[in-house]
Amino acid sequence: MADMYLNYIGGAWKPSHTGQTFERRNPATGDVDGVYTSSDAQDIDEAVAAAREAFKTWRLYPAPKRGEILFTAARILESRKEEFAREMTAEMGKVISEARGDVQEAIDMAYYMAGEGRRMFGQTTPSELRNKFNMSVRKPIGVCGFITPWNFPMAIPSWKMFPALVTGNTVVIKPATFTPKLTIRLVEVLVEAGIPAGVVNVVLGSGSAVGEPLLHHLDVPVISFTGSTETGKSVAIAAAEHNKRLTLEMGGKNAVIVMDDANIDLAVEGILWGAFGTSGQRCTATSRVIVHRAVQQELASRLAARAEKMTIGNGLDESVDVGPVVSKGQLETIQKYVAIGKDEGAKLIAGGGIATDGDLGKGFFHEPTIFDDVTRDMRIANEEIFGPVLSLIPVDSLDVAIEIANGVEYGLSASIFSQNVNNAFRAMQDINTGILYINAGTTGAEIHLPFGGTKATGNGHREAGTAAVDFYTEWQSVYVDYSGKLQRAQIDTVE
Ligand code: UN1
Repeated sequence: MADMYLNYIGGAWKPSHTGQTFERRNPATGDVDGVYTSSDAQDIDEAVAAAREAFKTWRLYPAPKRGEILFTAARILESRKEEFAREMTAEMGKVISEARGDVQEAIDMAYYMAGEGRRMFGQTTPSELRNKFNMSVRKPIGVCGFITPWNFPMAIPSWKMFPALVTGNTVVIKPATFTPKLTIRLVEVLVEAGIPAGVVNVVLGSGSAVGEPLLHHLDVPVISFTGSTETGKSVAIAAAEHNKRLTLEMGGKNAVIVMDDANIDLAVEGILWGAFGTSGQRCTATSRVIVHRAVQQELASRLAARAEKMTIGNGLDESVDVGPVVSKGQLETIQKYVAIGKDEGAKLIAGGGIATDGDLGKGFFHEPTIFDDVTRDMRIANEEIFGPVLSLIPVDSLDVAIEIANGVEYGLSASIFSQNVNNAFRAMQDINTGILYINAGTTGAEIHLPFGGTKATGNGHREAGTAAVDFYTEWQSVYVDYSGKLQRAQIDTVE
């Protein structure tokens, strides 16, 4: 019998009043991995009410003390890293080394935000008038509603929860139905670390039954969403209706540029890691390689040879390179794009099929797939596939490479492999993405820098680092007049 997992509302684990449940199966084996309470708007109402009540005291709890709870959470996460990583691999398929990285990202974020409890810097400024003092202070906003995806089950909830909490907000989170377990683990850790009742609440269930009411709730002034561009657009419309503060982190079609002077050994490593890590299911995954024609053949043949040799299997096996994709639906989408690529006339040079050998047939495995001679107008060169499919697009110059890199609707991550510092700085100047790598693949953002993208990837906000502190706080500008008389700004000017 698989374990049963519940909502956490107002400091208590409890089943939804619906009495319904849903189950999650391991995408590598098809075995039931967990059974979860299935909630609806009434559970959201209850969770938001609890978070609203808790906000009254949490906002006044000293920020350094809030940070200390996160510090304790970081220590607990560290001590349970291996256990959580294994659960993550079983829940959504990413290989164990990457699952450890996912937990590590939550640990890093907890330590970073713990320190932020002693910073949360504002400004002090001079006044135009005598005997007057000016400053700005950060204030928490209220209840934050989080809708999180399945591809980074612990990292992404931590990017949202930890900065929100340290700055004094309270939280209601709805994790993806594919990965509720790792959010529950994160909340358990926070509870063990001493987070007071009602400050963090988790409600499990589908986007329509739970995500929608959370999004529309009038007592939730802040929403943060990571997921598809299509859903993100409707989230933005709903948030705008009630003037909610919103971060969106959506799709990507991330390009690696390989110049004729690149270190090809390094480029091969960086591209394979970026394209096939997490089976291509990262927002930051490398899905296009824009390659100088002078090195196209060499790069294509080396990538293809390596991709064909990658070990596909259950990610709990340390020797496996590529785990399953998250679901049957995802496998079908990938297959649809492979067919589209073939129809469009791209040259399939590696993979292309569903992997079914032996036990693989029980799960959702797809071969690492590479198309060569892709042109910029093809659908496989423009649409996010979210699977292990890579397109090689040949070009004759850096100018054209940059134009193609920028020529998609998304703007999350990009990279350039070149030994020439001028090329690297040109790329930095002209590539329009939120993240750029020089001589590395498109994945691997660290938590203390802003994370997010331009154009259809985001809405101008960034997560992580100090950008997150900005997002989760309101500025209050405070003017203290100690002159004992009315001094009118802009009128009683000092001569
Ligand atoms: C995502 O795919 O949504 O930079 C997050 C990276 C990871 C985070 C990816 N640190 O690839």
